[in-house]
Amino acid sequence: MTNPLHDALIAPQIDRTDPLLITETGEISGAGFAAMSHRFAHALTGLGLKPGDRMAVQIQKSAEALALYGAALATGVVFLPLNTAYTPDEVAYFVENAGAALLVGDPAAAEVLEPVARRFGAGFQALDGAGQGSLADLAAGRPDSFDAVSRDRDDLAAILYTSGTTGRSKGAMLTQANLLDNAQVLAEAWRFTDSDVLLHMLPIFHTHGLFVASNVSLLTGGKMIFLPGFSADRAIRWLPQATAMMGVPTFYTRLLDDPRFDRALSGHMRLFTSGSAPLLAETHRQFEERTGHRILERYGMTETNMSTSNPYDGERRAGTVGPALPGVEVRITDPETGEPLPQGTPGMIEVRGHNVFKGYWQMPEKTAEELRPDGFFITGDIGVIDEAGYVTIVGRQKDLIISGGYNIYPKEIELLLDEQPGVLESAVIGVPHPDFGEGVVAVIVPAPGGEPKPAELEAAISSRLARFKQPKRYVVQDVLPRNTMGKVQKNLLRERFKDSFRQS
Ligand code: MCA
Ligand code: AMP
Repeated sequence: MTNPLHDALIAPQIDRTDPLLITETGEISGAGFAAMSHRFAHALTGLGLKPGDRMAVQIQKSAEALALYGAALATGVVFLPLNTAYTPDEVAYFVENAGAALLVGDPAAAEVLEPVARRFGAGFQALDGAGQGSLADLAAGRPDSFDAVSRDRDDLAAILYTSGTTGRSKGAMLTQANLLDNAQVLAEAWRFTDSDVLLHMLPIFHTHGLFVASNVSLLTGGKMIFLPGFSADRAIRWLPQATAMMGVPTFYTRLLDDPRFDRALSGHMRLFTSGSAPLLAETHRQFEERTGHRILERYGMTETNMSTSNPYDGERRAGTVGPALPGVEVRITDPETGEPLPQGTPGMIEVRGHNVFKGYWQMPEKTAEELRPDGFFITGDIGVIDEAGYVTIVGRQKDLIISGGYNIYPKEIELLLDEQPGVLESAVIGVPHPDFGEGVVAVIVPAPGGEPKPAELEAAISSRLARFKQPKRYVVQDVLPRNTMGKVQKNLLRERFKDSFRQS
């Protein structure tokens, strides 16, 4: 019986007596972590969950939360992690769309989440950031070992939802092979070994924190300093014990803003990586000046895991995301015709390889729109490849805002704003933001006689949309600029409002 991910990530922990997770409240050995995962696995099977069932999870980051992922791998239950900032309305969509059998949420939210689960025929269990709750109670006292169920490489391991340009989120189906092969490629490319101590401050409900950071570390037998989230204070407190750190650009700009962050603090570090959003060449330069390290930037997507990476040895070029990783092909095509373009010409980035997902959960037509019959995935990112194979992302064809590493799809916000009294229509754009890279601005056109007020709009959408997606600025204007085809010219709006968050 084999279970590729469990065999590679969880089973090897069983014999480890050294710390796997170093947290703010103590250390957990590899064996302790494996036992925790297996006790949760017994709890899940006790609840009647079977291989292939979906488990939606919206809980704070903790050792137990990672162990619940381990339990999903052991039981073959498909892991469906959700951003802790999502509102119950947002969670309801995912539970319904995925046909989840179980929703695990914070005990403090049980009163609102339990009815959500019930409405769609799912069970509900609670687990908090300290590892307490009804699910922990069910797991307590269960055996420390569990016979992992057999899985094929092509079986689903996880579904991660990613929003769409239509405003409807799509569940990206990731297989055992997608996740394992990509973790192996990254571990080798970035030279991870069991001597590494990874400073882990990313959330674990997205690809970056779960599949890039946690999987690579679990696979290679190193340790993780596993913190609930990022802050410059935490980074500065823990960096001396780490060898590697993975972050989104906001982590690096915030560290550079802190005078305590200097060469002495990071001199012993082996590696800093960045991704999820563009790292400004200027940040790359400043970081090198301050620390002597060149940040290694890489590029990926929920649907593709990691596709390209600057080299570990060799030139890490600021402003580029490096060449394709081993086992991954990247090509540039004409966004209109799909025809491959000559090297050096900007166009649509398409990706094929072990890393590319299986399709969108129960959305065959969306899958067919983005995944070509020959296996290439159309990323929606516009890029160019130079003669050495380095990819530079020059823009996005998809209407997407990336704020602090979180993706925000304007359509989802526009649909809500357009429903509000006094609003004729709206356009949501991303403009430069000193902390988050891009910040959300909503441009509102009033209906005849309407006088929409920002405070009222904010109040109206606040229960329906995660806080990080909510516009940080509203502007009211008479009309939206449109081209001859009637399409809103967001580029003109972005230019007009580009100084919205400029620091004075
Ligand atoms: C928090 N806020 C945000 C964001 N985060 N607003 C916009 N964008 C954000 N990313 C809001 C809060 O709701 C709050 O609102 C205010 O901003 C200040 O919050 P603060 O406490 O300062 O934020 P924080 O807790 O310090 O979080 C910022 C953060 C965090 C550390 C940058 O957003 C983060 O960890 N981002 C990483 C995201 C990530 O892992 N992405 C990977 C996706 P108010 O004050 O108004 O209430 S995977 C991916 O993209 C692909 C596959 C890839 O390539 O990796
Ligand atoms: P997600 O849907 O969260 O998987 O986000 C994927 C998107 O993040 C990609 O399509 C890119 O637009 C963006 N992205 C990820 N890494 C980088 C990077 N290093 N530079 C620029 N954009 C990036």
